[in-house]
Amino acid sequence: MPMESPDNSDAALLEEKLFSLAEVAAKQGVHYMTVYRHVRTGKLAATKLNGEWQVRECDLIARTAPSQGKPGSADISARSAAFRNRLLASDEPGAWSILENCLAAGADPADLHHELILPFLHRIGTDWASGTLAVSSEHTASAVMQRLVARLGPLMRTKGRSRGSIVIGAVAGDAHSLPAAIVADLLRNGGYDVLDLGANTPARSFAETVALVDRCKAVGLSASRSLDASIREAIEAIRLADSTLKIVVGGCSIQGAEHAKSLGADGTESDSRLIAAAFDEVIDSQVSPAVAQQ
Ligand code: B12
Repeated sequence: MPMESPDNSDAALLEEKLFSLAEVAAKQGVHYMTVYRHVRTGKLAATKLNGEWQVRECDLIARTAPSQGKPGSADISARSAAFRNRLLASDEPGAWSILENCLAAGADPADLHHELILPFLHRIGTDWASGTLAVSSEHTASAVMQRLVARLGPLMRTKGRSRGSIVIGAVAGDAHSLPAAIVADLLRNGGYDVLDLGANTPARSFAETVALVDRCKAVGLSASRSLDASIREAIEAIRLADSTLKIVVGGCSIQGAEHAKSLGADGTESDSRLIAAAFDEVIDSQVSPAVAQQ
């Protein structure tokens, strides 16, 4: 639940300068959904007035004041060349110190994923595919990256009441554990408890796990390679175990909403800034789109 301001009566609000979430987003140079998530997870105090979230100027200042000079997107991505060099040199302390400096300057840990980590991983994938990066370098850099993601993980958890649990994993045949690990942290940052099953997860392991997890609301299936048969098998096994669970698929083999629907999933999202909101949406919706189609 959003954190409430000490005095949030309508009369008091009308005397203050108020900002809509869109105005806050424009002021801070971040996406609207980032501000919305900050409100939903209690990081930014806001009050509903005439059905619209409003942020008081003093609350906005209180949130931004400790991090004056906080690095914006451009400041963080300006460090991408140095970050890339450290990773390709297998220099974990050097790469970590770049992340640590951003954090010390007030950067949001999730922004390090959006602005440095994901662009780096996508770039090495493109360079590997075009033959300008050796497979050995791709392996070395991704091994260091796994360690950096693990170090950043504890900083991604939000305080407050959990929105429930999500089980995530890469489907059978997919050796890519990093996408599921990163998405798991983005979901923890969005207020969920997440159990990550890692790479190459058999369909029956998803089914066994959802039955054991407390307050399980959804399952996330990651597929970086074209593994539609594995995804279908996992979805079938999960639905047999618990037909109330929502299933969201993602990863670079998923071609969009129609593809996700054709596999039997309830949704998909590829934009790292919108993943937690996509889970919020399917979890909050009463009818499963996949079921409604039948
Ligand atoms: C690192 C990496 C590896 C590492 C994996 C290390 C690890 N522990 O994960 C290693 C070196 C082992 C590897 C192996 C292989 N890889 Co590889 N790998 C990558 C690379 C560079 C980064 C993957 C990554 O972590 N990305 C970061 C994540 C977070 O980004 P993302 O996957 O795009 O995910 C975003 C969305 O899709 C979404 N998302 C992801 N999962 C989910 C799940 C849910 C539920 C939701 C909602 C959203 C979501 O969220 C992210 C946010 O933006 C990609 C390139 C790329 N474009 O990603 C290639 C890539 C995935 N690999 C590829 C290939 C071909 C392979 C290999 C077959 C050959 C090889 N390169 O050696 C083997 C696979 C073996 C196997 N059996 O699976 C191809 C796949 C092409 C395809 N569609 O078939 C890619 C795309 C490279 C390319 N450009 O061709 N790989």
